[in-house]
Amino acid sequence: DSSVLPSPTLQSPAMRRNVSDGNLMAQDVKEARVRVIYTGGTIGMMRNERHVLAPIPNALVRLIRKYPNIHDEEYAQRRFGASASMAPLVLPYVQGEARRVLYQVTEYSPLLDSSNMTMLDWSRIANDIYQSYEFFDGFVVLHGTDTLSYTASALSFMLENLGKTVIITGSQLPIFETRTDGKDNFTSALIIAGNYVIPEVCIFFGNKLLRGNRTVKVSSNSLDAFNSPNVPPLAQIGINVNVDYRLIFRPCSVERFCVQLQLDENVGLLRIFPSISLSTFRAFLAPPMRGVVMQSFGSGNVPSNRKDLIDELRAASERGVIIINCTQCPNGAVAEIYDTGKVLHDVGVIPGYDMTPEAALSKLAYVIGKQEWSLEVKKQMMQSNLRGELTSTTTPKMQDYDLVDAVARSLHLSSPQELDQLGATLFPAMINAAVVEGDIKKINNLKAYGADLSGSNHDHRTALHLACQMGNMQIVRHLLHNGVSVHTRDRYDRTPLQEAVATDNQEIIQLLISCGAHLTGSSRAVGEQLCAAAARGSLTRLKSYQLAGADLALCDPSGRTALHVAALHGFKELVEYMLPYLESAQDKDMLG
Ligand code: ASN
Repeated sequence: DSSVLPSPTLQSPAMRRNVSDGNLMAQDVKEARVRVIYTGGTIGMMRNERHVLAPIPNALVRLIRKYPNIHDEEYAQRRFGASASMAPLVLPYVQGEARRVLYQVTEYSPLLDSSNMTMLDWSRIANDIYQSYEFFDGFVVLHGTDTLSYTASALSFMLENLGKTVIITGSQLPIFETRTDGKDNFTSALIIAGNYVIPEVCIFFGNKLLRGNRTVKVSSNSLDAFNSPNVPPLAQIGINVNVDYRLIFRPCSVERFCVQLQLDENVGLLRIFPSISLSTFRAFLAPPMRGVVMQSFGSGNVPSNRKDLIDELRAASERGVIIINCTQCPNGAVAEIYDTGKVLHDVGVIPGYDMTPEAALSKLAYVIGKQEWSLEVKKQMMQSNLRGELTSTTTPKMQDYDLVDAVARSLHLSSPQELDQLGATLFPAMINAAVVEGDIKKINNLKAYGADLSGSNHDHRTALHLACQMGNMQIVRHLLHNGVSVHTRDRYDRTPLQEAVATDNQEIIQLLISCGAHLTGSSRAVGEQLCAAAARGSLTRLKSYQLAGADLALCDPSGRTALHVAALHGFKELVEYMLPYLESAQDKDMLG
C-alpha cells in the first residue's frame, strides 16, 4: 500500500518539541532513515585459520546490536517493541544534530575484499540505492578501501540527478578490534547521511568528507588513507561537523533521480614510462579497447619524439577509441604548455584536466556505456564537468563573499569563522526576502555575491520551502535550476512538496515531482491528512495529494479511508471521484 512511502517500521512518531528554550531534548528529536549497504572490506573482517584478514558473514549486525555507542537498544525496544531484534538499528542521539538516525543494514553475499570487486558490483550497489531511494533519507555503503575510490567515482556518474547523500566508508582496522577506525568512520557517515542533504557520492574517512570522484587511496597503513588532491574536503569533523556548502556540487536540471547501470568494461589505464615499447603500447590500444586513460608525465607530456607512439595514438583515435590524457602527478592538472603535450591534441587525445585516474576510468566506462550518445557527444562529455570531477579551464570563478566582507568590515569582524557565520546569517535572510518579493534578479545578485541558494535558516527551511509556500512557480523553477534540494526537511519535518500540497498549487507539485520529490512520513499520517481533507469536503486537497503520489486508499490510524469519511459527511462529489480509484485498488488487493 505504500509504494511512495517509507515502510511502516521506519516511521517517525509525532513530534514533541521543547518550545520553551528551542533546544531539542533527546526524546523530542526527529528521526532520519539511512540504508547501509555492507559490501565487505576490512571493517567487517577477522583473522581466519590462516591468520589473514577475511570477511565474516553475519557478524557485523550482531556486533553492532551489542555495542551501545552504535546502537541504542533501549530506544529500539521502546520504539519497536518486542520485535526489536528484527527492527532497524538506532544510532544513539548525537547532541547538536537535528535527527536521530535509524539505519537498516543490507549485507551482501558474498562479502568481498574490495580487490575482488568488479563493475557488476558497482551496478548492484547503484541498483539497490535506486530501488530503495524514496524510503531513506541517505545511504551509507561499507566497502573495502583498496578500490573504494573507483567505486565512489563510478557511482557518482551512475547515480544521475542524485538528490540525497550517499557516503562510502570503510576502515583500515576491523570494527571488532579494540583499536579501530571503523567505529568512528561508520558512525560519522551515518550522522552525516541522516542529517545533511549533500547530494553527492562522498567518501568519509579520517574525519573528512571528500567528494568521491576526487579521491585517491594514498596510504596502505595510515588511518588517514584517502586524499582529495585537487578539491578541499566537503566537510571536516572535529568537535562539530563543519560542512563547506559552497563546495557542494548540485544537479541543476529539473529531472528525477535515475541510474545508468550499463558500463563498458573495455576501458583501461595506460601509464607512460620512459622507453615504453611500441609492442606494449600497441597491444594496449588494440580492439576491443574502447576507452583509455593515458597517464602522462607532469602537466600532460609524452615523449613527442617517439613518432611510433604518436602514430599509434592517432590510429586508435581514428578507430573511435576515446583517449583521455591525465597526469601521473598526484596533484595538479594537464595543460598544453609544452610541445610534448601539444602533440597529443593534434592526434585527437582529449584533456582530462585534473581528473584522478580512478574518476577518468570509471567516467569512460559510464560515458561509453551510454547507448544514446554519439561518439562526438561522448568525447564532449569526457571534457565536461558532469559531477564535480574536473576543473576545466573555462569553469567561472565566483565573486567570493564581497558583500559579507563589506558588512564584516563595518562590524570589525575578520576571522574566517566570523565571516562564515555572518554569511550563514545574512544570506538566508536576504534570499528569503528576495523570494517573498519574487525578485529573481535579486536572488541572482546574492548568488553572485557568494550566497548559497541552498542555505537554510534556523528552522532548517530553505528558499524552496518558502517559494512553494508563496506559490511562486517562477522562483521555484529558478531555485531548482540552481540545485536547491527538494529533499530538505525543516525542523517540523515538512518538505517543499508538503508546502505545495498545503497551498494546493498543483503546477508546483507537478514540477517538484518531476524533480524527484516524493511524500515522506508514514502512510498512516498521509491517510490521516486525506481523511481530514475529506472531512472538510476538499476535493482539491485530495487531488493535490494524489498528484504528489499519495494512494487515495491509504487509511488513517483507525483504519478509515477518505472514502469512509466523505460518505459519512455526505460529500457526493468526493465519493464519486474516489470510488473508481478505490475499486481498482480493491481489485488489485483481491488479485494479489
Ligand atoms: N583489502 C581491504 C579491502 O579493500 C582493505 C581495507 O578495507 N582496508 O577490502
